[in-house]
Amino acid sequence: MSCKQATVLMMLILLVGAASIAVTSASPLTVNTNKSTYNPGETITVTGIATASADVTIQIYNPSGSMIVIDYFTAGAGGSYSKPFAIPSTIPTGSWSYGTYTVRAFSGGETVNATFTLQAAADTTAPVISSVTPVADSTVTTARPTITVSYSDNVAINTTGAKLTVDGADVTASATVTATATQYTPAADLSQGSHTVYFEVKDTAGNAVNRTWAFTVTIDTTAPIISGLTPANETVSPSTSVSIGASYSDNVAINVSSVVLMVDSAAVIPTTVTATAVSYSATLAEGTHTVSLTVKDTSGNAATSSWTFAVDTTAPAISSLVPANGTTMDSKSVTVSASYSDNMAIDTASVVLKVDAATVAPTVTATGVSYSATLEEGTHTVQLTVKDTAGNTATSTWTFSVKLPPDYTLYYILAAVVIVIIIVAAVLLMRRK
Ligand SMILES: [Ca+2]
Ligand SMILES: [Ca+2]
Ligand SMILES: [Ca+2]
Repeated sequence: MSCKQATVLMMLILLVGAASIAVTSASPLTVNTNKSTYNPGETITVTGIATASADVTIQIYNPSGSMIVIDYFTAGAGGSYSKPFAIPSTIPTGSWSYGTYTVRAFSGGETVNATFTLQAAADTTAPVISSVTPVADSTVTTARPTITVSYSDNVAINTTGAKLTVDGADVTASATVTATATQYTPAADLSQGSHTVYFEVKDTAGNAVNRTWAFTVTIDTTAPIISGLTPANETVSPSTSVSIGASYSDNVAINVSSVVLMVDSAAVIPTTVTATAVSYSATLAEGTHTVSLTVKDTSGNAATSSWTFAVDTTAPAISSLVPANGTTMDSKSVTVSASYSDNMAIDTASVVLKVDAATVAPTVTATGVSYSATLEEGTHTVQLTVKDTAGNTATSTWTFSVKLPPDYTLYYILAAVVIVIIIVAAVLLMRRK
């Protein structure tokens, strides 16, 4: 080895030694996370090694590159450190979102990074079916009822995983499937009777839920039946306050909102409307009134009833009392009579005629009453009671007397006998002479 070679060798030895010194004095700073992926609500434990007792800064950057956490502390005597950072239980929250985060540590002019991923926890909860229509075991009155299933999931529905069958036929392709509901309307009439629907749906994790139910199709062509008309047809109310109403029924179901009640051709707002009856309280003028009620079933079949009634608060008027009140009759054969009238109509069956407090059987017409009697001399009392068809009552009471003229027949006979005797006596006297 020449002197020159020895010099080069020495320089190499020095360079290698210097390199070895440089390696052994490299930064000891490290940073790690205890897991590579986290779920919401978990805690990130950041660990590492720094120079003993050195100041350390930890920063965490979200997937958008924004720093969302910063922490300062001093490494332990051995240089190691460990720091917990809580992840919100609900993501997204604030600056927290799903994605890859960077943890950065600074100490003594050194910078080191670690990364972790924040992702949703595995979904093990099946979707929930909240409602179906037609409702299970219900009856529909249309041949093409819209079938709807509503549902939700704690994470997300897989809209391509839904399946809908009607009576075993898969109709999914004709249904509208969204993240919250699936809807299908038959393109052809369903037959009358029971139909079975099956539906299933999955969430994006593959958790499935299904429901099977049935409903019945009944096509209704029978109109409702109206009964119990109030006031009854062609009756008369004695009050201007009148309760109006009717009952109704249907072979399937009444459409309550279809009920239309009209009084004197004007629609009124009923006091109550139910699936079985309607009622209305009216204040009406005297006279005749008309009511019309229309009610439909849930298939639109309609029934209408119209009826009339009257309001009458005025009592009949009694007139033309015979014998006139206070008069004296000179015969025992007496005809008692009176006339009457009403603003609406007399109830002829209500007429009661009493003579001297005894009810008699007179001839009764719509306009008057007549009764022929043989009465003793003296004062007689007549009482007439008559009602109209609303029950309003009128009564008249009057009196008259019967007094026969004196009987002169006996005087006439005695006078005739006296005259005969006088004549006979006169004749006998003339013969003696
Ligand atoms: Ca789920
Ligand atoms: Ca019906
Ligand atoms: Ca009257």
